Amino acid sequence: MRPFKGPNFSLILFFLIVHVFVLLPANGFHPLDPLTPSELNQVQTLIKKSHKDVTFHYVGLDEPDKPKVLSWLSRSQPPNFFQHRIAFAVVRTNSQTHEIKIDLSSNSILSDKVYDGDGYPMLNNEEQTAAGELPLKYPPFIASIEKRGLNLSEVLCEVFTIGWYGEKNTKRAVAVMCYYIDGTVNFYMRPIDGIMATVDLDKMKIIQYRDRLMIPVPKADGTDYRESKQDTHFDTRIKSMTISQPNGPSFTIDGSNVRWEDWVLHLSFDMRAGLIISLASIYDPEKNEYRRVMYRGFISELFVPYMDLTEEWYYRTFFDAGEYGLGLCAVPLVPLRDCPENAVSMDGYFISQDGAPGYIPNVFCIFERRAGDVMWRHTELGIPGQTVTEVRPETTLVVRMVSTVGNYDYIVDWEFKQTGIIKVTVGMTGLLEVRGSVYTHKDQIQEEVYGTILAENTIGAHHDHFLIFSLDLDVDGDANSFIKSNLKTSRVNGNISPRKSYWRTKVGNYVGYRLVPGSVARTLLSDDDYAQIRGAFTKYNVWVTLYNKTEKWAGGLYADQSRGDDNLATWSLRNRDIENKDIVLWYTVGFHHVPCQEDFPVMPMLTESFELRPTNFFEHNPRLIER
Ligand SMILES: *[C@@H]1O[C@H](CO)[C@@H](O)[C@H](O)[C@H]1NC(C)=O
Ligand SMILES: *[C@@H]1O[C@H](CO)[C@@H](O)[C@H](O)[C@H]1NC(C)=O
Ligand SMILES: [Cu+2]
Repeated sequence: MRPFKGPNFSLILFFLIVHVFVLLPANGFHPLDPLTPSELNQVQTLIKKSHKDVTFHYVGLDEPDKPKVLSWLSRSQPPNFFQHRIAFAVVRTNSQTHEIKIDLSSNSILSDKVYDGDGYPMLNNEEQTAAGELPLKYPPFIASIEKRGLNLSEVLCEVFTIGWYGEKNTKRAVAVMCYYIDGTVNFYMRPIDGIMATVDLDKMKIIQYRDRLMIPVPKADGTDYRESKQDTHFDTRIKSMTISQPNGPSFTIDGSNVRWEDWVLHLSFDMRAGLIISLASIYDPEKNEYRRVMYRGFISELFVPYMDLTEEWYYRTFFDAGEYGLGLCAVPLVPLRDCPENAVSMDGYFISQDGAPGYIPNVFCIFERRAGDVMWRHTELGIPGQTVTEVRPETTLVVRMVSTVGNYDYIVDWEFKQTGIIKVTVGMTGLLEVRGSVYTHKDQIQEEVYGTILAENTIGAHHDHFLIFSLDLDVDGDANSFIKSNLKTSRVNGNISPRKSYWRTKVGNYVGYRLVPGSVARTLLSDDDYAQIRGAFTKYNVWVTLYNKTEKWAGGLYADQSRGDDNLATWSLRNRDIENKDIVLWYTVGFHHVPCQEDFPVMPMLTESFELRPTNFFEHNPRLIER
């Protein structure tokens, strides 16, 4: 709730009440497991029985209440304690959004209510495909293509959500923008700019069309990134390397539970959030118990506002999780390229437009990383006649997912360290969104172009990426507090020291986990900008809220054309007491992206990370136990 201003901060969570839980789940079933294909089928059947014309937009686990999950984990419950598995579905029928809860155990609909607030659910893949095909059969568009001397068979169109700009009444509509393939696969570098169609998704019809400007389509030369189009010499100069674990990995996977070293955690896949880490706990050998660290962590939203004010661009303020689905956009990881050879993988399930389960193989990979780094070391040269050198190499556990949201590829790594550290790294690569332009050189540009000229007729638009993580840390239990600790310069008074200044902080030895932010970027938009009203969580990098099961999506449950009435910023206005309570930490990884020539035609990975570090949590370096 307060701005996080500079680098000299450390943020500490500490607990006041100790709960001791046994954290070893029973084999098989886990209450937080994602819905199985047969459960998804069950949802489809039940909903189709009660609604004739229905399209599916989201189906996922309606997770049980936290106390129930914890009490199940403590095993003080009978085996049938969790017989009620509940699914949550968002569907559209008769141009209305329905929220449906289904009891999978009794195979019945628990509730079915029409959502009458603002905003729309996630788009499904099939409606995006259908909308993208409409211009190709639309005579005015065909005429526009002919007028430009382009070949319609080489044209392809993509769907863009349109945001909200203060309209009272909205339709479920998207913008459709088209590209030219002709000689490349990198069509994103070949926009047919100046033309835009608006499609009503419920009617699946073009409701508005504008051919405003003739702008040259950037050429295909130099845009292709396929191996077959490259001088492969470049890629083969590195001699072969291998990673081998002849005795197999040191982790075990039981259902969705992973155990590695002293860590236990649960993984699940959600078509909106993608990868969800739950119930991460670490064994403390001295206390001889598992200690809770994080109840749940996931990417709650990914906000990408563009800074281009032209008619075909200004509305581009995407909510990639809430509009497109980070899980729905997840792609199968390529063995040996996306993940090392010692990786194992997991699959993910989602639902398609008609509710049938779809399958993403290799959606997560899990591997031990030994990248030649050091966990800790010391060389002691100070003892006469003796040199002591001790080095421990670092081995970590990585869980990875890649989500390709149209042009961009986001690589998300959750990395667990033997020292109790959780490190989260986000990598961005893929293709820029570029605008066609008459210019071929920067010296020709007179007016504001809202970006960088990357190649002839190609402007990479300025934009941001804000990934907000929901981090429900439960350090040694639910009751946690948050301390923002500022390092302050203190003047030395009197003659106690020749020094004139030093710094200090008020934090004591509270048991805690510390958020170590990466370089921080927050929004540069004005508060009254519609995009900012919707993405208000970008105003600060750190927020703390009281845990509330339904407050999951920092940009609102219905992010498409949302109006900012259900987001992290509005929830926090309730000013709930957060001291010694079950609290959730929200942290935004932000990038201001000023495209550069090297981002063309495909962007080298740009990464940012943060850490959650045990701080006075263990009695000492947890990697040393004296004999
Ligand atoms: C247009 O593209 C199609 C498909 O690539 C190709 O078969 C056709 O020959 C092209 N037409 C012209 C006039 O170049
Ligand atoms: C939980 O959050 C929702 C959405 O912000 C709110 O409507 C509800 O009142 C909250 N519940 C409690 C118990 O605060
Ligand atoms: Cu970018």
